[in-house]
Amino acid sequence: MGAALPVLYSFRRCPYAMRARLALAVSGQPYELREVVLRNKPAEMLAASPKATVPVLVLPDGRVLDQSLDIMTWALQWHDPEGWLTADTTIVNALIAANDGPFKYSLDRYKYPNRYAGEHDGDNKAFALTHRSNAAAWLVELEVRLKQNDWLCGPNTSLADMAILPFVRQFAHTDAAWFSAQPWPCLQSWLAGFEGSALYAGVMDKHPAWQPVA
Ligand SMILES: N[C@@H](CCC(=O)N[C@@H](CS)C(=O)NCC(=O)O)C(=O)O
Repeated sequence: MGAALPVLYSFRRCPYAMRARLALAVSGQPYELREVVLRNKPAEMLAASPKATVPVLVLPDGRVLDQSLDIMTWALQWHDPEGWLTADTTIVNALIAANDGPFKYSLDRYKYPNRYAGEHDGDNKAFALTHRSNAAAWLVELEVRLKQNDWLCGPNTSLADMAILPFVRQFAHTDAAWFSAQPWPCLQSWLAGFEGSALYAGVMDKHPAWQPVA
């Protein structure tokens, strides 16, 4: 029998899980993927991480990483062939904090205004559009960066790009026609390059929901 692999509890379309899978894939770290149904999470995952969000990585020695950024860093510290960790960490951390904080906040409200009924007067559309424009203001900042370089932190892919792209992708697909009509050519080609990459295709394989062997 081969050596035990790290186990990743994941959900295909979750942007946090996606960023973890991207880093694991580029690092070449083999792992066992367990696709989770969010409304019916496996007991094994909840036992490892009671906070009950994906992704969760359980290492063969029993250590548990249940923050997507920790999983990315763990994989890349093991092997980082594209130098994702070499960008300026102050800038990387600030970009990721803006993504995971205010951008994600607005993205959720733009995409699912009906889930936030308590925050508005019933006009889902107006609420969504306010949040779309809040989020767009930040995307303009990314566009400015991407005008200077192919990637957010310079000429090479960084942790920031791969941590943020899955969220920008979600934003773009909420209203693809509107997104493609925006004057953001660099951001659009950055996203298109990502969506057309072998790395992206490789982490978007479909897996049936994992079930423990009876
Ligand atoms: N800070 C966490 C956030 C992860 C997260 O919120 N994941 C969502 C899915 S995209 C989740 O599992 N939510 C719990 C649920 O939907 O039951 C991380 O970076 O890993």
